[in-house]
Amino acid sequence: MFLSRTLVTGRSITFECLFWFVIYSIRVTISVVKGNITTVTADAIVNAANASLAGRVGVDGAIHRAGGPAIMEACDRIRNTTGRCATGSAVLTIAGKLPARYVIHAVGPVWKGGTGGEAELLAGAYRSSVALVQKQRLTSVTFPNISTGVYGFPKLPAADIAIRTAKAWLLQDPYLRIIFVCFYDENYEVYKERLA
Ligand code: AR6
Repeated sequence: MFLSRTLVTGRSITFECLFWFVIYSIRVTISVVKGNITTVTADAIVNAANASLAGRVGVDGAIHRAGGPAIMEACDRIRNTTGRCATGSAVLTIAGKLPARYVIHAVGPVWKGGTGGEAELLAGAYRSSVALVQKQRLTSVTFPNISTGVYGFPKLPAADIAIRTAKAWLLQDPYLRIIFVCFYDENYEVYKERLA
């Protein structure tokens, strides 16, 4: 099919090349690593935050501990000026001592059985994060598995939502490097399998 089309017009060649370039870019720019997100270098680290931007456990706690008090001070300022961060959205702060320029605090949904729009809210948390990455013209971002800890979102559908949303952005911005950082084997294996 490729050969026959390329023989027809030069335009087809350009189209085919562009198509395979985008597919190749997606394969190389979404990756998964296992470990602690606070040790992985990127332009922005995404935090699985809560609406009051005041979490102290899970990945949220790890990010604030590793980054130092300047991050919470920045969260306090946001809370005091613009208020809480709605579920499905995200805000940006400095990254303190973390190996990043910014922390993006994204608020995923609490799992309530799947009938409360949780899937769309989770996709919204990922989309809002990338909107901030693009607004700041950053080129790399690390994500934890938002909502799959304390908030109880089932891991398999959460991974599918995260990967689907990531692939959608990369069609618009093939140069963005997205790294999913999984703390536990279970999530890591799911992402590895889905990204293979
Ligand atoms: N690096 C990468 N991933 C981590 C790390 C780490 N250091 N620590 C935990 N995870 P959770 P949520 C994984 O509970 O479900 C907080 O209190 C963890 O294994 O941190 O979105 C907030 O303040 C899981 O897969 O976030 C909110 O109140 C994933 O990160 C609430 O929890 C998310 O787990 C948010 O709940």
